[in-house]
Amino acid sequence: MPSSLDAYLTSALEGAASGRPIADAIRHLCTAAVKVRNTIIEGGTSGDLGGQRGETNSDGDIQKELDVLADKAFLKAAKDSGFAFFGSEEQEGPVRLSEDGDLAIAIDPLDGSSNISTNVSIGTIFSILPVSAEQKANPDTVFRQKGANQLAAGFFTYGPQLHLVLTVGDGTHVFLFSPKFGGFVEQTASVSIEPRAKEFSANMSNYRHWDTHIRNYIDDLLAGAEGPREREFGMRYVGSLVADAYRILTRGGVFLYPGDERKGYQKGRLRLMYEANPVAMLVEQAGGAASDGTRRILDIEPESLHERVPFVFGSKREVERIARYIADSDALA
Ligand code: P6P
Repeated sequence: MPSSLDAYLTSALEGAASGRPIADAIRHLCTAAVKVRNTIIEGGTSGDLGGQRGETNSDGDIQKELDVLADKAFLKAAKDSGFAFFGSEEQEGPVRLSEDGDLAIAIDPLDGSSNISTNVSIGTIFSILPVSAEQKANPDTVFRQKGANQLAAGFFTYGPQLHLVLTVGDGTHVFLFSPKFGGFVEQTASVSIEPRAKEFSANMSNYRHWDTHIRNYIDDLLAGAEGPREREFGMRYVGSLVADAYRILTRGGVFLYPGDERKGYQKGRLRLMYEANPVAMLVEQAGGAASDGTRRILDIEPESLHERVPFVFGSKREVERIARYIADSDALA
């Protein structure tokens, strides 16, 4: 009988500061995830899951029916968990939920929703943070704390299977939702990312917008065995962060979403608080690395809840190599 998520949470968080509220929160998040997954499978409430609502979120992304449903489901989960604050891609700013809670959640309730209508795996990405008394008095500071402060991080994938990829600081674990066992059961006790990448993951249509260093790095990958890397590299890119991250966690590789010259893309596309930080914690806990190209993601001091960050993560040696390409001043020649 595989270990249940409940058994894992009890053992991993026993005696930890905020252990019980974090365990409780993860259980509530799982309930919301199952609701979202069931809605996807049933084709949604209005039968047009991917249908646009004619509104946009704080980031200008067109909201889909399922975006709003997911945001509501996870907002309820956060309230039921006693969180003090809820910071969501779908909300303009921090939402205060309780005066008593000592935890906050930064969340992308439905990441990759542009893929709904193509039946590609999408997901929910979350980051659980501590809230100090000073931060309670000044809500804008709650989501301006670096990723190294995270107490837990994870993502759900709504694909052929419903997975929870989770860390509470003791490694990265994969749980599978199994109705047969009546809930989430442990599938992988401790993920370990292959240190030597065989694949890279990037939206190559942006190649012409990247700076010389990144283009040199990609060129050397594409040169394969005849080039300076002297070996072949594959490429996989889903365009759904949870799908790309899950693949890299399970078989290694390196993901790049660099900043580029275009207005609005100087810091790339991905958000620091509820995409890069949680994925970075999961990847580091699995022995990988995550940076903005040069700085460790978890050390970056955020300035706002929705800020974007260039994002590189995966096999540690490859992330470190990219930093060397960026530092190579000769490349500007
Ligand atoms: P692009 C999905 O919309 C998302 O936020 C991430 O899930 C994904 O990694 C990225 O955007 C894909 O962006 O520009 O390649 O479509």
